Amino acid sequence: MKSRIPDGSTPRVAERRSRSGVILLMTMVIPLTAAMCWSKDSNFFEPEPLDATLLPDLDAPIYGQIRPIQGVGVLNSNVLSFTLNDPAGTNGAVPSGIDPPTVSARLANGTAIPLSANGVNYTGSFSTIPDGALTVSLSAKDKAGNTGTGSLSFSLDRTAPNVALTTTPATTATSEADSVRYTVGGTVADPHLSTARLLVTQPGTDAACGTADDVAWPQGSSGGQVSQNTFDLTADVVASGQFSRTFTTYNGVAPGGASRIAVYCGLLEAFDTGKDENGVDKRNRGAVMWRSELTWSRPATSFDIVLGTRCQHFSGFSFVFLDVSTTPAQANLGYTATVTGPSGGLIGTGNHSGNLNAQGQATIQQTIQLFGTYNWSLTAGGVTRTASKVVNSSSC
Ligand SMILES: [Ca+2]
Ligand SMILES: [Ca+2]
Repeated sequence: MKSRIPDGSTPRVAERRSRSGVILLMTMVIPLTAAMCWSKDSNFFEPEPLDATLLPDLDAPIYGQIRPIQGVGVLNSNVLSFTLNDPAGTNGAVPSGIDPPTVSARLANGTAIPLSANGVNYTGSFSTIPDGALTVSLSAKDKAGNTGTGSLSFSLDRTAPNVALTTTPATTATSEADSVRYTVGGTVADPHLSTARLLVTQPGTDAACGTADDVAWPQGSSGGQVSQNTFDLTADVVASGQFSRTFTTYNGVAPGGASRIAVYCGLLEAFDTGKDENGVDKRNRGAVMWRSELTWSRPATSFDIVLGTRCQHFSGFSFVFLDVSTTPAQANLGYTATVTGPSGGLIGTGNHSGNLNAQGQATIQQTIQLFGTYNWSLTAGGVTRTASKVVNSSSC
Protein backbone atom coordinates (compact mmCIF):
# COMPACT_ATOMS: atom_id res chain seq x y z
CA MET A 1 0.00 0.00 0.00
CA LYS A 2 1.33 3.28 -1.08
CA SER A 3 1.27 6.22 1.29
CA ARG A 4 -0.31 9.40 0.24
CA ILE A 5 1.74 12.27 -0.62
CA PRO A 6 0.70 15.15 1.63
CA ASP A 7 1.75 18.00 -0.66
CA GLY A 8 -0.23 16.47 -3.50
CA SER A 9 2.80 15.87 -5.62
CA THR A 10 2.75 12.94 -7.83
CA PRO A 11 4.57 9.90 -6.58
CA ARG A 12 7.01 10.16 -9.55
CA VAL A 13 7.92 13.67 -8.63
CA ALA A 14 8.15 12.65 -5.00
CA GLU A 15 10.51 9.83 -5.85
CA ARG A 16 12.67 12.16 -7.87
CA ARG A 17 12.77 14.52 -4.97
CA SER A 18 13.55 11.69 -2.64
CA ARG A 19 16.52 10.56 -4.81
CA SER A 20 17.68 14.15 -5.11
CA GLY A 21 17.68 14.38 -1.37
CA VAL A 22 19.78 11.26 -1.03
CA ILE A 23 22.24 12.48 -3.65
CA LEU A 24 22.51 15.81 -1.93
CA LEU A 25 23.01 14.11 1.38
CA MET A 26 25.68 11.87 -0.03
CA THR A 27 27.49 14.73 -1.71
CA MET A 28 27.72 16.33 1.72
CA VAL A 29 28.51 13.23 3.75
CA ILE A 30 31.08 11.47 1.55
CA PRO A 31 33.55 14.37 1.31
CA LEU A 32 33.14 14.97 4.98
CA THR A 33 33.76 11.35 5.76
CA ALA A 34 36.65 11.23 3.33
CA ALA A 35 38.09 14.41 4.80
CA MET A 36 37.80 12.88 8.25
CA CYS A 37 39.47 9.69 7.12
CA TRP A 38 42.35 11.23 5.03
CA SER A 39 43.15 14.16 7.28
CA LYS A 40 44.97 11.87 9.71
CA ASP A 41 47.89 10.98 7.33
CA SER A 42 48.30 13.29 4.32
CA ASN A 43 46.79 15.64 1.94
CA PHE A 44 44.30 13.78 -0.08
CA PHE A 45 45.04 15.86 -3.13
CA GLU A 46 48.84 15.19 -3.15
CA PRO A 47 50.23 12.21 -5.01
CA GLU A 48 51.51 9.40 -2.93
CA PRO A 49 55.40 9.72 -2.44
CA LEU A 50 57.42 7.70 -4.88
CA ASP A 51 60.36 5.49 -4.05
CA ALA A 52 63.48 7.82 -4.44
CA THR A 53 65.61 4.92 -5.57
CA LEU A 54 63.36 4.62 -8.58
CA LEU A 55 63.91 8.27 -9.64
CA PRO A 56 66.46 9.04 -12.35
CA ASP A 57 69.76 10.74 -11.38
CA LEU A 58 69.73 13.87 -13.51
CA ASP A 59 72.44 15.87 -11.69
CA ALA A 60 76.08 15.96 -12.72
CA PRO A 61 79.04 15.60 -10.34
CA ILE A 62 80.19 18.83 -8.72
CA TYR A 63 83.80 19.99 -8.29
CA GLY A 64 84.97 21.79 -5.16
CA GLN A 65 88.17 23.00 -3.45
CA ILE A 66 89.93 23.25 -6.79
CA ARG A 67 93.65 24.03 -6.54
CA PRO A 68 95.30 25.96 -8.03
CA ILE A 69 92.66 28.54 -7.25
CA GLN A 70 91.07 30.44 -10.07
CA GLY A 71 93.02 33.53 -10.99
CA VAL A 72 96.33 32.31 -9.55
CA GLY A 73 97.93 33.71 -12.70
CA VAL A 74 101.49 32.41 -12.46
CA LEU A 75 101.79 29.08 -10.70
CA ASN A 76 105.03 28.07 -9.00
CA SER A 77 103.75 24.75 -7.71
CA ASN A 78 103.00 21.26 -8.94
CA VAL A 79 99.81 20.85 -6.95
CA LEU A 80 96.55 19.92 -8.65
CA SER A 81 93.76 18.92 -6.29
CA PHE A 82 89.99 19.02 -6.02
CA THR A 83 87.04 17.34 -4.46
CA LEU A 84 84.33 15.62 -6.43
CA ASN A 85 80.83 14.86 -5.20
CA ASP A 86 77.72 13.53 -6.86
CA PRO A 87 74.97 15.61 -5.29
CA ALA A 88 71.50 14.53 -4.20
CA GLY A 89 69.11 15.11 -7.07
CA THR A 90 66.97 18.20 -7.18
CA ASN A 91 64.21 15.80 -8.16
CA GLY A 92 64.82 13.88 -4.97
CA ALA A 93 66.76 11.16 -6.67
CA VAL A 94 69.41 9.24 -4.84
CA PRO A 95 72.81 10.16 -6.48
CA SER A 96 74.18 7.39 -8.60
CA GLY A 97 77.77 8.11 -7.50
CA ILE A 98 80.99 9.04 -9.26
CA ASP A 99 82.11 6.67 -11.94
CA PRO A 100 85.87 6.51 -11.07
CA PRO A 101 87.29 5.65 -14.52
CA THR A 102 85.68 8.76 -16.01
CA VAL A 103 87.48 11.22 -13.71
CA SER A 104 90.15 12.97 -15.77
CA ALA A 105 92.34 16.06 -16.00
CA ARG A 106 93.76 16.88 -19.41
CA LEU A 107 95.80 19.61 -20.99
CA ALA A 108 94.61 21.26 -24.15
CA ASN A 109 97.01 19.09 -26.15
CA GLY A 110 95.37 15.99 -24.75
CA THR A 111 98.03 15.11 -22.20
CA ALA A 112 96.39 13.38 -19.27
CA ILE A 113 97.50 14.25 -15.76
CA PRO A 114 97.40 11.11 -13.60
CA LEU A 115 95.06 11.48 -10.66
CA SER A 116 94.79 9.60 -7.44
CA ALA A 117 91.70 9.51 -5.27
CA ASN A 118 91.16 9.32 -1.56
CA GLY A 119 87.45 9.39 -0.93
CA VAL A 120 86.15 12.60 -2.48
CA ASN A 121 89.66 14.07 -2.66
CA TYR A 122 91.62 13.90 -5.90
CA THR A 123 95.24 14.92 -6.43
CA GLY A 124 97.55 15.21 -9.40
CA SER A 125 100.91 16.76 -10.16
CA PHE A 126 102.32 19.12 -12.78
CA SER A 127 105.86 17.96 -12.08
CA THR A 128 106.25 16.41 -15.50
CA ILE A 129 104.64 19.32 -17.35
CA PRO A 130 106.97 21.93 -18.86
CA ASP A 131 106.58 25.57 -17.89
CA GLY A 132 104.19 27.55 -20.05
CA ALA A 133 100.60 28.68 -20.40
CA LEU A 134 98.23 25.84 -19.53
CA THR A 135 94.54 25.12 -19.64
CA VAL A 136 93.51 22.06 -17.66
CA SER A 137 90.11 20.55 -18.38
CA LEU A 138 88.51 18.51 -15.64
CA SER A 139 85.78 16.01 -16.44
CA ALA A 140 83.90 13.36 -14.49
CA LYS A 141 80.72 11.34 -14.94
CA ASP A 142 78.38 9.81 -12.49
CA LYS A 143 77.10 6.30 -13.00
CA ALA A 144 73.99 7.68 -14.65
CA GLY A 145 76.13 9.28 -17.32
CA ASN A 146 75.83 12.91 -16.22
CA THR A 147 79.05 14.82 -16.91
CA GLY A 148 80.55 17.47 -14.64
CA THR A 149 83.37 19.67 -15.92
CA GLY A 150 85.86 22.25 -14.68
CA SER A 151 88.55 24.34 -16.32
CA LEU A 152 91.75 25.95 -15.04
CA SER A 153 93.95 28.40 -16.89
CA PHE A 154 97.29 29.71 -15.64
CA SER A 155 100.94 29.98 -16.54
CA LEU A 156 103.15 27.35 -15.01
CA ASP A 157 106.48 28.93 -13.96
CA ARG A 158 108.84 27.13 -11.63
CA THR A 159 111.96 28.65 -13.14
CA ALA A 160 114.09 31.37 -11.58
CA PRO A 161 114.78 34.52 -13.55
CA ASN A 162 117.86 34.13 -15.72
CA VAL A 163 120.42 36.59 -14.39
CA ALA A 164 123.91 37.24 -15.69
CA LEU A 165 126.63 39.81 -15.17
CA THR A 166 128.25 41.24 -18.26
CA THR A 167 130.34 43.99 -16.66
CA THR A 168 131.96 43.55 -13.27
CA PRO A 169 134.72 45.30 -11.32
CA ALA A 170 138.18 43.75 -11.28
CA THR A 171 138.53 40.82 -8.91
CA THR A 172 141.56 42.48 -7.29
CA ALA A 173 142.84 46.01 -7.60
CA THR A 174 144.93 48.56 -5.78
CA SER A 175 144.43 52.28 -5.47
CA GLU A 176 145.92 55.30 -3.80
CA ALA A 177 143.14 57.48 -5.12
CA ASP A 178 140.50 59.20 -3.05
CA SER A 179 137.88 57.13 -4.77
CA VAL A 180 137.32 54.47 -7.41
CA ARG A 181 134.33 54.27 -9.68
CA TYR A 182 132.74 50.87 -10.21
CA THR A 183 130.49 49.85 -13.08
CA VAL A 184 128.22 46.81 -12.99
CA GLY A 185 126.12 45.65 -15.91
CA GLY A 186 124.11 42.58 -16.68
CA THR A 187 120.98 40.97 -18.02
CA VAL A 188 117.79 39.68 -16.42
CA ALA A 189 115.16 37.62 -18.20
CA ASP A 190 111.95 35.97 -17.08
CA PRO A 191 108.52 35.71 -18.74
CA HIS A 192 106.90 36.85 -15.48
CA LEU A 193 109.48 39.22 -14.05
CA SER A 194 108.51 41.05 -10.89
CA THR A 195 111.52 42.91 -9.55
CA ALA A 196 115.29 43.09 -9.93
CA ARG A 197 117.87 44.83 -7.80
CA LEU A 198 121.54 45.24 -7.17
CA LEU A 199 123.02 45.33 -3.67
CA VAL A 200 126.54 46.34 -2.66
CA THR A 201 127.55 44.56 0.52
CA GLN A 202 130.64 43.55 2.46
CA PRO A 203 131.31 40.12 3.91
CA GLY A 204 130.71 39.49 7.57
CA THR A 205 133.10 37.63 9.82
CA ASP A 206 133.16 34.66 7.48
CA ALA A 207 134.86 36.82 4.83
CA ALA A 208 132.62 35.27 2.17
CA CYS A 209 130.28 37.15 -0.12
CA GLY A 210 126.72 35.97 -0.36
CA THR A 211 126.27 34.57 3.14
CA ALA A 212 123.84 35.56 5.82
CA ASP A 213 126.21 37.82 7.73
CA ASP A 214 126.85 40.15 4.79
CA VAL A 215 126.04 43.76 5.54
CA ALA A 216 125.43 46.69 3.26
CA TRP A 217 128.36 48.97 2.61
CA PRO A 218 127.72 52.26 4.40
CA GLN A 219 126.35 54.80 1.98
CA GLY A 220 127.89 58.26 1.67
CA SER A 221 130.81 60.12 0.19
CA SER A 222 133.36 59.77 2.97
CA GLY A 223 136.20 57.33 3.34
CA GLY A 224 135.03 53.75 3.78
CA GLN A 225 131.65 54.42 2.16
CA VAL A 226 130.04 53.87 -1.23
CA SER A 227 127.94 56.40 -3.11
CA GLN A 228 125.00 53.98 -3.32
CA ASN A 229 124.42 50.47 -2.06
CA THR A 230 120.95 49.55 -3.37
CA PHE A 231 119.74 49.84 -6.94
CA ASP A 232 116.24 49.06 -8.19
CA LEU A 233 116.78 47.64 -11.67
CA THR A 234 113.18 46.68 -12.37
CA ALA A 235 112.31 49.43 -14.82
CA ASP A 236 115.45 48.89 -16.85
CA VAL A 237 115.20 45.14 -17.15
CA VAL A 238 111.48 45.24 -17.87
CA ALA A 239 112.14 47.70 -20.67
CA SER A 240 115.25 46.17 -22.18
CA GLY A 241 116.31 43.08 -20.27
CA GLN A 242 119.55 44.71 -19.25
CA PHE A 243 121.00 47.27 -16.90
CA SER A 244 124.16 49.18 -16.11
CA ARG A 245 124.92 51.00 -12.89
CA THR A 246 127.89 52.88 -11.50
CA PHE A 247 128.83 53.73 -7.98
CA THR A 248 131.84 55.21 -6.25
CA THR A 249 133.89 53.62 -3.51
CA TYR A 250 135.82 55.94 -1.20
CA ASN A 251 139.27 55.42 0.24
CA GLY A 252 138.98 54.87 3.97
CA VAL A 253 142.67 54.75 4.87
CA ALA A 254 143.55 57.59 7.23
CA PRO A 255 146.59 59.79 6.54
CA GLY A 256 149.62 57.77 7.40
CA GLY A 257 147.48 54.70 7.92
CA ALA A 258 148.42 51.27 6.68
CA SER A 259 147.04 49.89 3.47
CA ARG A 260 144.01 47.71 3.84
CA ILE A 261 141.82 45.53 1.71
CA ALA A 262 138.17 46.41 1.22
CA VAL A 263 135.90 43.69 -0.14
CA TYR A 264 132.96 44.77 -2.26
CA CYS A 265 130.31 42.10 -2.80
CA GLY A 266 127.78 42.74 -5.51
CA LEU A 267 124.51 40.85 -5.46
CA LEU A 268 122.23 40.89 -8.47
CA GLU A 269 118.90 39.27 -7.72
CA ALA A 270 115.59 39.07 -9.51
CA PHE A 271 112.17 37.67 -8.63
CA ASP A 272 109.21 36.60 -10.73
CA THR A 273 105.49 36.78 -9.86
CA GLY A 274 105.05 33.09 -9.05
CA LYS A 275 102.39 32.06 -6.54
CA ASP A 276 101.56 28.76 -4.93
CA GLU A 277 98.32 26.87 -5.57
CA ASN A 278 96.55 28.97 -2.92
CA GLY A 279 97.54 32.27 -4.54
CA VAL A 280 100.20 33.07 -1.95
CA ASP A 281 103.45 34.60 -3.23
CA LYS A 282 106.03 31.94 -4.02
CA ARG A 283 108.39 33.92 -6.20
CA ASN A 284 111.22 32.23 -8.03
CA ARG A 285 114.53 33.95 -7.29
CA GLY A 286 117.55 34.23 -9.53
CA ALA A 287 120.80 35.59 -8.13
CA VAL A 288 124.45 36.01 -9.06
CA MET A 289 127.31 37.68 -7.24
CA TRP A 290 130.67 39.19 -7.91
CA ARG A 291 133.52 39.95 -5.52
CA SER A 292 136.09 42.70 -5.78
CA GLU A 293 139.01 43.11 -3.41
CA LEU A 294 140.44 46.60 -3.50
CA THR A 295 143.65 47.33 -1.62
CA TRP A 296 143.46 50.92 -0.54
CA SER A 297 146.58 52.90 0.31
CA ARG A 298 146.81 56.37 1.74
CA PRO A 299 145.77 58.66 -1.09
CA ALA A 300 148.95 60.06 -2.62
CA THR A 301 147.29 62.95 -4.28
CA SER A 302 145.24 64.20 -1.41
CA PHE A 303 148.01 66.38 -0.03
CA ASP A 304 151.31 67.78 -1.08
CA ILE A 305 154.65 68.17 0.71
CA VAL A 306 156.64 71.36 0.34
CA LEU A 307 160.33 71.30 1.29
CA GLY A 308 162.62 74.17 2.01
CA THR A 309 166.34 74.16 2.90
CA ARG A 310 168.54 76.38 4.98
CA CYS A 311 171.92 76.24 6.64
CA GLN A 312 173.73 77.84 9.49
CA HIS A 313 177.47 78.04 10.05
CA PHE A 314 179.24 77.56 13.29
CA SER A 315 182.87 77.21 14.12
CA GLY A 316 184.07 73.98 12.54
CA PHE A 317 180.61 72.68 11.57
CA SER A 318 177.34 73.75 10.09
CA PHE A 319 173.67 72.73 10.20
CA VAL A 320 171.73 72.01 7.07
CA PHE A 321 167.98 72.18 7.68
CA LEU A 322 165.03 70.70 5.89
CA ASP A 323 161.80 72.64 6.49
CA VAL A 324 158.73 70.47 5.83
CA SER A 325 155.16 71.62 5.39
CA THR A 326 152.07 69.85 4.06
CA THR A 327 149.06 71.15 2.15
CA PRO A 328 146.49 70.55 3.44
CA ALA A 329 148.16 70.10 6.79
CA GLN A 330 148.73 66.45 7.66
CA ALA A 331 148.78 66.60 11.42
CA ASN A 332 151.06 64.11 13.16
CA LEU A 333 151.82 62.27 9.95
CA GLY A 334 154.88 60.00 10.24
CA TYR A 335 157.84 60.63 7.98
CA THR A 336 161.26 59.29 7.09
CA ALA A 337 164.04 61.40 5.60
CA THR A 338 167.59 60.89 4.45
CA VAL A 339 170.27 63.35 3.54
CA THR A 340 173.45 62.65 1.58
CA GLY A 341 176.40 64.87 0.85
CA PRO A 342 180.10 64.84 -0.03
CA SER A 343 182.02 61.93 1.37
CA GLY A 344 182.75 62.50 5.02
CA GLY A 345 180.58 65.57 5.12
CA LEU A 346 177.83 64.18 7.36
CA ILE A 347 178.15 63.77 11.07
CA GLY A 348 175.97 60.76 11.74
CA THR A 349 174.03 58.48 9.40
CA GLY A 350 171.91 61.10 7.69
CA ASN A 351 168.77 59.09 8.48
CA HIS A 352 165.88 60.84 10.24
CA SER A 353 162.35 59.89 11.20
CA GLY A 354 159.54 61.30 13.29
CA ASN A 355 156.09 62.84 13.06
CA LEU A 356 154.91 66.13 11.72
CA ASN A 357 153.51 68.49 14.34
CA ALA A 358 149.86 69.44 14.76
CA GLN A 359 150.24 71.96 11.93
CA GLY A 360 151.58 69.28 9.62
CA GLN A 361 155.08 70.72 9.72
CA ALA A 362 158.59 69.72 10.79
CA THR A 363 162.15 70.99 10.75
CA ILE A 364 164.87 68.40 10.40
CA GLN A 365 168.41 69.31 11.32
CA GLN A 366 171.57 67.62 10.01
CA THR A 367 175.08 68.45 11.24
CA ILE A 368 177.80 68.63 8.53
CA GLN A 369 181.50 69.29 8.54
CA LEU A 370 182.24 69.84 4.84
CA PHE A 371 181.00 72.24 2.25
CA GLY A 372 179.22 70.76 -0.74
CA THR A 373 175.80 69.84 -2.05
CA TYR A 374 173.43 68.07 0.34
CA ASN A 375 170.42 66.18 -1.05
CA TRP A 376 167.34 65.51 1.00
CA SER A 377 164.64 62.97 0.38
CA LEU A 378 161.54 62.82 2.55
CA THR A 379 158.64 60.41 2.45
CA ALA A 380 155.37 60.85 4.35
CA GLY A 381 151.99 59.25 3.73
CA GLY A 382 153.29 57.57 0.61
CA VAL A 383 154.44 60.87 -0.88
CA THR A 384 158.15 61.47 -1.54
CA ARG A 385 159.76 64.80 -2.22
CA THR A 386 163.39 65.82 -2.64
CA ALA A 387 165.36 69.01 -2.14
CA SER A 388 169.01 70.08 -2.34
CA LYS A 389 171.14 72.65 -0.56
CA VAL A 390 174.52 73.96 -1.62
CA VAL A 391 176.55 74.88 1.40
CA ASN A 392 179.67 76.98 0.93
CA SER A 393 181.67 79.55 2.75
CA SER A 394 179.90 82.58 1.38
CA SER A 395 176.26 81.74 1.85
CA CYS A 396 173.72 79.59 3.52
CA1 LIG B 1 74.44 12.59 -10.30
CA1 LIG C 1 110.09 32.49 -13.75
